[in-house]
Amino acid sequence: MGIVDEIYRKNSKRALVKKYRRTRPILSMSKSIMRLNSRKRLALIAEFKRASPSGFRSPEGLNLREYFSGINTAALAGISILSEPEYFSGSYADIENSQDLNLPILVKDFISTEEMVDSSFNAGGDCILLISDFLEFRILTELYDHALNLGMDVLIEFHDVKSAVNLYSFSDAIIGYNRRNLRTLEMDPDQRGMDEILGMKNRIRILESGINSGNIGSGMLRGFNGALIGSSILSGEDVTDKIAK
Ligand code: IGP
Repeated sequence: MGIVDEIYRKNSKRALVKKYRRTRPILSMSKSIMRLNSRKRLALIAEFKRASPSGFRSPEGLNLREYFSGINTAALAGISILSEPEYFSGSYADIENSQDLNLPILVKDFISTEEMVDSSFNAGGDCILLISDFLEFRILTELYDHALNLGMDVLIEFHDVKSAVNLYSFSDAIIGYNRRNLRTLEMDPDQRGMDEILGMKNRIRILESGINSGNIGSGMLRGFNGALIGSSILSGEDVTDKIAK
């Protein structure tokens, strides 16, 4: 079993922090993406994480508010907050602390139960991530419906083209292609995966992982509505001026 299977298994039993009561209205990630696109901008979602099992470490002492205050937030469609505690050193407190940025918040976590969707919502999240390589179709459907009923957006990502066939039935989902293979943790973008997502018409399409100031201008993002970028921005690269559509 790979590390991400293990992360899912552990998180399905995690004690969820229940103290949160959502107070702010939902900010729509999908609308925010479309708004930027209508101004001929690619929609950038900037991610905050401290660490990841693939070996990434944020610069020592980097703090969430400082990080976002160093980014041109006007260029952002939203933010992504890694809230998984054990492997990514995140927490729901990071979601709460991001609320006054007034941007849609993607809760980046390993959600496999409705209870986890509820707690993401209560903590202030606007959008959840579901990973089709790891979740059965039945569970994907259940969690997707549940999040939509709460008024949240859902980003469904895939890496393995075999799991992409599942995605055609989720007509209101934002679709992501993760360039990283979460079974091997290697970055191995695959032309078939790229072709698959670019063929999904009438969907919001997001490219994820390993995007940096060196490759962002290479035409890789052609056909996408936006990009999810963490490590390179966290390491101090400025990519926000390179995202005209
Ligand atoms: C961001 P990067 O390489 O820019 O830091 O990647 C994001 O795509 C990545 O964190 C991610 C991820 C995930 C992490 C995408 N899908 C699923 C954990 C689980």
